[in-house]
Amino acid sequence: MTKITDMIGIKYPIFQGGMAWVADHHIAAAVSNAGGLGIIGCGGADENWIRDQIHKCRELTDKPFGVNVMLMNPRAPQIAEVLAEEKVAVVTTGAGSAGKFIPMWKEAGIIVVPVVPSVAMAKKMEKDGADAVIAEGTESGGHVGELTTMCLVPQVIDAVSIPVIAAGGIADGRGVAAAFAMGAEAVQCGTVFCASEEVNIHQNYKDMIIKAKDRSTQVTGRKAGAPVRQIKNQLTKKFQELEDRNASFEEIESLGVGALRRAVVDGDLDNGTFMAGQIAGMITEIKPAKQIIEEMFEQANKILSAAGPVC
Ligand code: TUI
Repeated sequence: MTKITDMIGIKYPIFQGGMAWVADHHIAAAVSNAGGLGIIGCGGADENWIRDQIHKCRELTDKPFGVNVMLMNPRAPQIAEVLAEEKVAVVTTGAGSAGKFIPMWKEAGIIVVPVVPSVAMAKKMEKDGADAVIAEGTESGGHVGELTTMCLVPQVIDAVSIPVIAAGGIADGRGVAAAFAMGAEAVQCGTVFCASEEVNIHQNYKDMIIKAKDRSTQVTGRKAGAPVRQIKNQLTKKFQELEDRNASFEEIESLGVGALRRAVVDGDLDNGTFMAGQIAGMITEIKPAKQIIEEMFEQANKILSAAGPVC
C-alpha cells in the first residue's frame, strides 16, 4: 500500500498514461479492472466525445478511473467543466498549467494529479491545490520536457510534500523498483500499454513498438518549442529537415496535423506520428493489461524484498 493506492482506492500503484488518440475507454477500463488506474486521454477531442467515453468506461468497470486533459487543447475549459459535472475519480493534466481548473475540480471531489516536467511546475501545482504530481522524464513518448526521470523524480520529491508518481522509461519491475527506491509513491506507464491486447490502436502501431530498439525514438520539434518523442520513420525525417533549416513552430505544427490519427487509426507507417517512449526497445510482446501489471509488480516486489545493503 502506498499513499496513492490509499488516496484513490486502487490495488496496484500504477497509472496508465492518458495517451491522446490511444487511451480510450477500452484500455482505461482494462487497467482499472486489473487493479491499476486506467485513464482516458482527451488529447484534442471535444467535450462530447469525452462524456461519451466516461459513460462507456463506467459500463465496463465499477473501479476508479481517470481522465487526462491535454491543456493545449483549445476546448480544455469546456472539457474541465464536463469532468466536474461527471465527478470522475481522478483528473491528470499535461502540456501546461492546470492551476485555473483545480478549484472547480476540487469542489467536485476530484483527485487532481498534474504531470510536471520541472521542480518549478511541481511547486506551483502543489501551491494551486494538486493532490499529487506525476514527474515525467524526457524518456516518455509524446510531448516531453527536458529532464530525465532519474534526475527529475528525486528533485521533485525533495521539493514538494504531496505524493510523487514517477513516469518516463518504466515498463517492468526493475523500473518500478527504481522509482520506489527514489521515493515515488506510484508509477505511470504509457508505452507498455500501447503493447497491450486491449488497447484500441492499429496493429501497425503495436508492431512498431514491438520492433523498436533502444535508439528507435527521436524527439522532434524541440527547437520550435513543440517537443514530441516518436518512433523514427519517414515523417521524423521530414521533421528533421524542417528543424535543420530552423522552420517556425507553425510549419512544424502543420506537418504534425492529423499525424497521430494517421498512426493510431490508419496505421500509416510513413506519415503517422507513432508516439512512444525510449523504453519501447525493451517491449517485445503484446500481453493483456492484467498480465503486464501483475508481472511488473511481482518482479518489483521480488527486487525490493531481496534488496539488502549495497556494500
Ligand atoms: O502531455 C503529455 N504528453 C503528450 S500530450 C500529447 S498530444 C499532442 N499532440 C501533438 C502535439 C503535441 C501534443 C502527446 N503527448 N505529457 C505530459 C507533459 N506535460 N509532459 C510535459 C508536460 C508539461 C510541459 C509544460 C507540463 C507543464 C508544462 O508547463 C509549461 C508552462 O509553464 O505552462
